[in-house]
Amino acid sequence: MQAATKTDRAHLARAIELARNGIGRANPNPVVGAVVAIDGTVLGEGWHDELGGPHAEVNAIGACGGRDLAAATLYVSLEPCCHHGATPPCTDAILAAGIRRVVVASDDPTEKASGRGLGILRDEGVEIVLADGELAHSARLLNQAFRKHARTGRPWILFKSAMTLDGKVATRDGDSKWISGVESRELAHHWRASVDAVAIGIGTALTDDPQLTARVEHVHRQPRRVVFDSLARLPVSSQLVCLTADVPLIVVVSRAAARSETDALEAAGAEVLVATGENEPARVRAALDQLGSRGIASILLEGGPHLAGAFLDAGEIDEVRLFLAPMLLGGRSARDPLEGEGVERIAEAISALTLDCEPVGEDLLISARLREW
Ligand code: AOF
Ligand code: ZN
Repeated sequence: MQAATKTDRAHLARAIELARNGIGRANPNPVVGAVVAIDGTVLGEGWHDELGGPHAEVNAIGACGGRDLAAATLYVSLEPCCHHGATPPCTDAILAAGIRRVVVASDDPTEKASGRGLGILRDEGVEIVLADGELAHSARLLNQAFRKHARTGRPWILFKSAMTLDGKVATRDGDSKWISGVESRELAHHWRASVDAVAIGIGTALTDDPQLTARVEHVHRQPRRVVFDSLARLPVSSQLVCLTADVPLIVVVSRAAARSETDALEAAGAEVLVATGENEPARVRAALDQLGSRGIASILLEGGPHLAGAFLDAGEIDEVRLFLAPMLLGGRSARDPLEGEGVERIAEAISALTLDCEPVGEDLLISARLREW
């Protein structure tokens, strides 16, 4: 098989850049970008803009305005599909357009894809080039949620918290408004807008009475809201429940929840899921299986420390974003970002693959990727 040339890599980098236009719009589908070019000349560009809408390849081919593409190469950030979903197979569109060369940046790990589309194209004599190295890596990084969901059935989890210089997320009395600054909080609203669901525990729901909606401009779709509430204590008068007509609410309870309470939540419009398992991490995994099967591929986990600890113990946190605010609180009983059981020895620490830091207003944003899919 041929390797990608320098020109190939430049077009493929552009395809990966185009894919970003679909962030917060295409999910839980992957974000995908495509370029059609002959040597250095770009004939058409496209991306998968919206869930249910045309795929990147079809948009890029469409942008070529009916030109003869026999000498053209299609560059695409994800392998082309060959299934009939919301739209017809991209392999058909590629063959119908007469394209004879396709350069691909990353694989599609879903059962119905996984190389099948490439096999069909090869059988038809289309030359396939697979990128490797940095380009392939950046294409995979764009679709971490899609990839984890495709491989495990569970959503990708981004844990977000805001802590003080002394590592506290609330005072000894539980006051936490506000630790991070305005800019950090606005950024977090953009993250809400980019995921399929936002999750919190019942402690946070009772203390803050939040809405968990994304309150920034240009929100394509509000994330679903999930509350982990073993005993179904969430009041039907809470803002979370009151908003169910506009944004769906899912309440995850355990078997111990009283039927009268879950009935009341359902009557108020919430969906109630029962997560079973012998301990909290097992119930977290069971809940994530159910949320994944409802098409939720990404979750922004906003705490509190108890729930986040259970997610960590369950091995389900994929990325951490911590705002570090320029203040100190002190107090032995002031809370840390993550509780749960934790590990016993440093040798068992969950080590991050990457660690980045950037200023956001007066805070520092520290991001760590724990796993790659
Ligand atoms: C591609 N190009 O731009 C995207 C692909 O329901 P559908 O028809 O939109 O299909 C969604 C699936 O297609 C999705 O789960 C993933 O496997 C693939 N996405 N494939 O060739 C694209 N977005
Ligand atoms: Zn497709």
